[in-house]
Amino acid sequence: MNDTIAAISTPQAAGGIGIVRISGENAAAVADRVFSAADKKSLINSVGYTAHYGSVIQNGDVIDEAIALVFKAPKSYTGEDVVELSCHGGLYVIRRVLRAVLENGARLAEAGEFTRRAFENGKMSLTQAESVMDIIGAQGEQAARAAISAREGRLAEKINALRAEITKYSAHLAAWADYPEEDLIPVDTEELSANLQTCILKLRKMIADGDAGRVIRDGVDTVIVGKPNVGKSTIMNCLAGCERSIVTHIAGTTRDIVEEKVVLGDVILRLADTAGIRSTDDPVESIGVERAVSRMDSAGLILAVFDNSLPLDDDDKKLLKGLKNRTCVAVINKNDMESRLDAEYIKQNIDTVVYISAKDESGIEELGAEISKLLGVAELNPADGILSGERQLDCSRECLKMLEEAKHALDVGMTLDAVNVSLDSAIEALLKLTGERVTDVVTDAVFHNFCVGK
Ligand SMILES: Nc1nc2c(ncn2[C@@H]2O[C@H](COP(=O)(O)OP(=O)(O)O)[C@@H](O)[C@H]2O)c(=O)[nH]1
Ligand SMILES: [Mg+2]
Repeated sequence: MNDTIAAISTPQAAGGIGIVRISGENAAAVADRVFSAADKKSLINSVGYTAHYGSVIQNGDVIDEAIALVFKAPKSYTGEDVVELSCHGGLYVIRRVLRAVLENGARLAEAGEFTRRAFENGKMSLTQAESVMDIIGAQGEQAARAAISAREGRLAEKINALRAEITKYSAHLAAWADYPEEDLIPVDTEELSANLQTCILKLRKMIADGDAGRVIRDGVDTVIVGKPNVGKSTIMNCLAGCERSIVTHIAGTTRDIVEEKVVLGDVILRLADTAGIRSTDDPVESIGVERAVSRMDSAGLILAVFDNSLPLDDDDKKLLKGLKNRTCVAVINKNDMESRLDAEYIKQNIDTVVYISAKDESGIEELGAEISKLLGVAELNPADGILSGERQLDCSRECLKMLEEAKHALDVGMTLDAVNVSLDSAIEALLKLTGERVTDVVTDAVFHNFCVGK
């Protein structure tokens, strides 16, 4: 069933070192067929955690000199016997080494297959496996820390603790329902309701942190809006660190949406600069305005820009009206100029207001800090184990829904059996989350996103 697999585990590019990883029952035997140690010892008879200098040979030709690292099951990444051949990182050479390995009894690994085996061999939970990809994909310090703490099992610990707690209540209910004649402590419904509420609050916090975590991991769709000439494109360029959008003093310069991914403090913004929103007869500009408005509807964060040097006009006020209850920062730009705008009016409509000068690049750090606060990233502790990815959040939301149902059933006086049905579903959702009860379809989907060689 678990045949021996192999892949290049380093990037598909020239580098200092290239690694071919082999995993499976015959890993050492396969490696012995292509690797000749300088001391003539065989890898199959070597103990785990040893390094051997030698060369990779095929049909009598030396392909490269190499170091073979030997790991013995279960003490390896996959939990199986593993040999890693570290060669010089030339793409041609490393591909030839892989070919030699494949011609001598290994099969090419599928994307994520090494990590999948680690999961299937109980080396890690599904959340830990997912964190491996998060570590590889991390683009900032916070995201990397969150991924590493999840990899270390901090997230799985948190989930398991919650599950243990729900299981305790569920077991008590089940015992009470199944063995009414036994001398069991009666279920105190008020106390149970309070305990369930504590679990609900914990889970809600985890989900909120997971949502905030998305901002540091994948970034948030952010749209820059405002009437023409307030400095939207200048802000875009300032944040992007390059001349991404065309800037002129002519109102209506930006027509189409211009996009750029930028890292601002702890958050990743997928920025979209838009055409200034105003009524216009120009057909091209009006399409741009339509696009800006529709992008605003779908954005996770709106940067609404106002010109500090001008009094608010009808276009500004109309925009402000449409921003009620949205995740929005009012950016008052051109702070280098004398103020003629009614900031109080803006503050009545939008809670977060930041002054910047895109021209002088001042106030940008504060803008980043306010965005972090607004998106819940500021109080996020990445070392705490944060839910990551839609799958994890979906399972958690399912669990939350079931806990809320259980509490509701309890509070309105439904039978304890009915309460327990919901608690069982809540536990089930957490088992799915950690991968203890997961279908092949879900596992396939998780590892499908991995890179080959991991
Ligand atoms: N003084 C000053 N001028 C700015 C600032 N930001 C932008 N501008 C100027 O305002 C004009 C319009 O800028 P632009 O970015 O094209 O505005 P948009 O139409 O909102 O995209 C240009 O002449 C910019 O140089 C700023 O912070 N201070
Ligand atoms: Mg513009």
